[in-house]
Amino acid sequence: MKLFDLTGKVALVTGGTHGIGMAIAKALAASGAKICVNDICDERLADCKKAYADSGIDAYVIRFDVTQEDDVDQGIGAIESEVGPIDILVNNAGIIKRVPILDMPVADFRQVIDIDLVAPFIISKRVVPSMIRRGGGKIINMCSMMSIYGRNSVSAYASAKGGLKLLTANMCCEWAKHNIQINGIAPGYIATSQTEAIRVNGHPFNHLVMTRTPAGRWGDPEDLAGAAIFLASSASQYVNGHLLFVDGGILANFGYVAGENDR
Ligand code: NAP
Ligand code: GCO
Repeated sequence: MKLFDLTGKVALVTGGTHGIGMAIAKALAASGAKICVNDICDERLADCKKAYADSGIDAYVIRFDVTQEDDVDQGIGAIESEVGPIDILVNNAGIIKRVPILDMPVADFRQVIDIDLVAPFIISKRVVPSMIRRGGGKIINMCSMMSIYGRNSVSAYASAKGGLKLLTANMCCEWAKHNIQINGIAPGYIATSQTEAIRVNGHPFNHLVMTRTPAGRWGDPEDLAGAAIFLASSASQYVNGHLLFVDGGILANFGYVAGENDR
């Protein structure tokens, strides 16, 4: 089990105040890592500090906007001086806007790209020099089913997540020689605030997920814990540029679930 031991490691999970980010941060903490999380909302940071403490985790919380280089520089600088250099970076912060292309203002498209794709570039650029100096590190980019699929109304999100898949590959090509492993996690459909609107009973998308996912359920954020620990630990030293799907089997399923009388 030492392969999965993160004792002595400092992990930053962006957007780790709730949802998938919090589940991953708690998993890394359970494996021994010191957890740092950021957000853009002071109230969420205060609330999550207590939530982590209720789970026995002394999380370092800090406010910075992942899209603003100066903000990121100051935030990472504070973590490095108050906690220590970052060994594990989870680029989790992200948003989605479900709007058809013809109805989507360009500014909205740019905002999704900025948060979901440009921000991982900005933060990784800021964190990696220290990883190189110290002989290695881990980066996990939060990708998506939409890293490889499109669907109507999520053009900005799919463009960003598709780009993030290939940014992950390019980071691998440039930084693997420094013993840095950069991989993506691609969750299927997970029950968080991001999917609340399409998860309500009776929503056609909820029907699609429930019928097309062989596991027959939406994922829980905690379903991603094992994948995160694996990619953050020395168990994955020779895994690089990889996109690990955690999706209840939906990617394996063409989409028709046979009925009882299908013969
Ligand atoms: P979520 O509950 O909406 O959490 C997203 C987090 O990112 C929030 O804490 C949010 O903070 C933060 N954030 C947004 N913009 C930010 C910014 N500019 N600077 C700093 N933090 C910012 O979503 P989630 O479902 O947990 O998703 C987490 C990640 O997984 C996202 O990248 C998402 O695309 C990806 N993902 C989700 C699913 C799914 O089915 N849920 C599946 C695949 C991939 P605020 O709440 O304060 O805005
Ligand atoms: C959507 C969903 C998806 C999931 C996730 C799938 O509207 O299509 O929100 O985008 O959030 O990204 O991997």
